[in-house]
Amino acid sequence: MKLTTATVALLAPVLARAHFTLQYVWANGVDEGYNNYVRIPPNNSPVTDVTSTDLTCNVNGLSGAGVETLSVAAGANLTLEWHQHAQRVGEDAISGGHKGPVLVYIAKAPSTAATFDGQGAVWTKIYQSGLLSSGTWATDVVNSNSGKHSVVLPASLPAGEYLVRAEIIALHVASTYPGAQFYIGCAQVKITSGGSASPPKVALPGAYHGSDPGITVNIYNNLQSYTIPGPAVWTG
Ligand SMILES: *[C@@H]1O[C@H](CO)[C@@H](O)[C@H](O)[C@H]1NC(C)=O
Ligand SMILES: [Cu+2]
Repeated sequence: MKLTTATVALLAPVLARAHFTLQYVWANGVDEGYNNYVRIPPNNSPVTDVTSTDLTCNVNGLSGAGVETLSVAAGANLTLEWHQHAQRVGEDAISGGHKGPVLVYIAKAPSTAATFDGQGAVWTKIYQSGLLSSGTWATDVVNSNSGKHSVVLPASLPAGEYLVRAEIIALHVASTYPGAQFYIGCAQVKITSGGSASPPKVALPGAYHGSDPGITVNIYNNLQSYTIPGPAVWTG
């Protein structure tokens, strides 16, 4: 059977029905264990409403009650690892039908990470990767890397407790809004040393709009360029 672009577009939502969650955090190459230091949503379904407080840290993500906070030194290299199911069995970690960008934000808690709801203009974008070449997305790299992507926390961030918000946006049904699927996982991290930077911040929800070109987009039309939602990456 010859698969036309239109056929692929019709099949893609079916192929991508499986969803996924953030399940492991690694610090400087050390696996910190299944679901540790992560606010765990009730299931692996995505958020689709960019105005919902679920956009902050996923469903039930406004509190970290019962979630431990991981201590790391300034400049730590965090690896975030996602899976469709509670497993590392070698299937596509986030399912190859999910195509889109990978982003990481960080927000400093006024007191503890566990009690921080992440509301207001508190989020700084520290990583993003989107369309790498026509048809090849950051999500394809995550799949080929067994669900993992990494970010180095800028060493100039002040010491204190933070939420690290990892996000994968799947765009296979994003040609109308709501359609884009926001997979979000928040980890609780304590930076034990650090600098005195005051990075730019946005609100989530707040920074994204349904009309953003990176949120309502048809990715099946030989898309050549893509605008990742949200602010520029702050590098420290
Ligand atoms: C961060 O850690 C990952 C996993 O150990 C590694 O693949 C990556 O190269 C590291 N990145 C940096 C900048 O050190
Ligand atoms: Cu899915």
